[in-house]
Amino acid sequence: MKCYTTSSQGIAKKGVEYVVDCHIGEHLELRDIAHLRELVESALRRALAIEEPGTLLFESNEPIGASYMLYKFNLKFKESLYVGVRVVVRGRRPTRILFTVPRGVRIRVKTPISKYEPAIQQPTPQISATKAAHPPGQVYISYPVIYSILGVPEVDASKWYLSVEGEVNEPLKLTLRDLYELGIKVVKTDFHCVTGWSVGGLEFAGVEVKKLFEIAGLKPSAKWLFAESLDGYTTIMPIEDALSENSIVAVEMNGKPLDILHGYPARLVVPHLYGWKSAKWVKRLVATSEYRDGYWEALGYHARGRVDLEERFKQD
Ligand SMILES: Nc1nc2c(c(=O)[nH]1)N[C@H]1C(S)=C(S)[C@@H](COP(=O)(O)O)O[C@H]1N2
Ligand SMILES: [Mo]
Repeated sequence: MKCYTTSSQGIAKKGVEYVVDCHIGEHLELRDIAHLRELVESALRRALAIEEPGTLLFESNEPIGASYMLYKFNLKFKESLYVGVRVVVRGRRPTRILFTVPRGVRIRVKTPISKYEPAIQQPTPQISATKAAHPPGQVYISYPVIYSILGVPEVDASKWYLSVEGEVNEPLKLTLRDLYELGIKVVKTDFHCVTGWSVGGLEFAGVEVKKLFEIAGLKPSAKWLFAESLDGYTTIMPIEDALSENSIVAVEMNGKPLDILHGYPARLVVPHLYGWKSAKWVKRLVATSEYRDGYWEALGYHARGRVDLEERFKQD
């Protein structure tokens, strides 16, 4: 078992100081809930130095797509201190155990802290149009479920601008009007959430991410696109996915300016990746040379998140 420690600004907003993510390397078959508890307890002993014994309370299990189950526990200490526990199980195989450690809990990390290095197949396999038509493990619904894990931010569109920065020659600051003046592309696409729902035939309109980075002058050292939103939400994807032809900074959905709940004034839309990569209320697009976890990536979700390859959780 290999563990690494991570954090992310959005997670901090939820009171979580850091996440310890343990990758169960060996191939195990889950027998029952008692087995699951044993695994959590052994991961705990390995990864964290806890001064007092806690009680492991089962909270819930939720299916993620058709092949994953996410089990949640709370490790309760005296008073009201909890360490959150998430176990990712694919089929019957437990693959990761994550501990979300809140601020103020005196817990040391025991395992050597190694940085997560995503092993992503390069170059990215071609997106298959036929496969993408009905991606594995998805169920179609009629309208996208609205998510705002960190709340809906207050937006003053007259003060808002998009910052394009990082590994570029000329950082950009673009107002909403600037974006319109760059030329708007309409992208008709299905949209897929990692939790298993898809919506067909949405129409987004916005500026190609590729165009923005062409203007800014992307440096060859850029390997990742890290996106930051007004609410503190963050996400990351390989730069080549961000630059793919249908990736846009959308300002409209179905022929109207984005609704505030869908990310007004602007959001990313990267249709071939799961929805969590399509950051709403986007504020900064940062080209980086190094990988770092965004909000959901810090909770075990995939560094790339290709829908047709079912990249829901980190596998490496
Ligand atoms: N800022 C921000 N962006 C976000 C999210 C969020 O909670 N906050 N949720 C993500 C997830 S998980 C999905 S599936 C889509 C959902 O988009 P919608 O709320 O417009 O349906 O937004 C993504 N972008
Ligand atoms: Mo999602």
